[in-house]
Amino acid sequence: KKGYVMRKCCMEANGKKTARGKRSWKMYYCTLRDLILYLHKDDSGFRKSQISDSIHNAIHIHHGLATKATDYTKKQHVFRLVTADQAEYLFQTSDSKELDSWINTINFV
Ligand code: I3P
Repeated sequence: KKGYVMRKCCMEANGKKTARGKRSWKMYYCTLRDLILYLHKDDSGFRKSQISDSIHNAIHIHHGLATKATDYTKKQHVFRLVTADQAEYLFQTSDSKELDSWINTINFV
């Protein structure tokens, strides 16, 4: 699965709160491949020039969990992703169908 999403970092690995100044929403082109969620600037992300970017922004989803972020009311169609190493992210999708689709794809991959 792939597509544009907005991402906010909430917790780093080990459940440490993300530092101030690093918690803003950013748009990424997101690709789920081989249990890794790659976040690129755009859909040319797997080309050679952006490989380092691709490794830097990769989220390992094995033993992670995606759930609707019903407690986050500032934006619509948001899900929370908690990874095995206790990092936490919010992702905003374009509509409720995309929201379900991302959650199901991440959880049942
Ligand atoms: C963050 C930015 C986010 C905001 C976050 C801020 O500042 O304004 O939009 O989250 O609030 O820290 P910065 O750009 O300096 O990282 P919301 O959109 O959810 O309010 P937070 O500190 O409550 O996470």
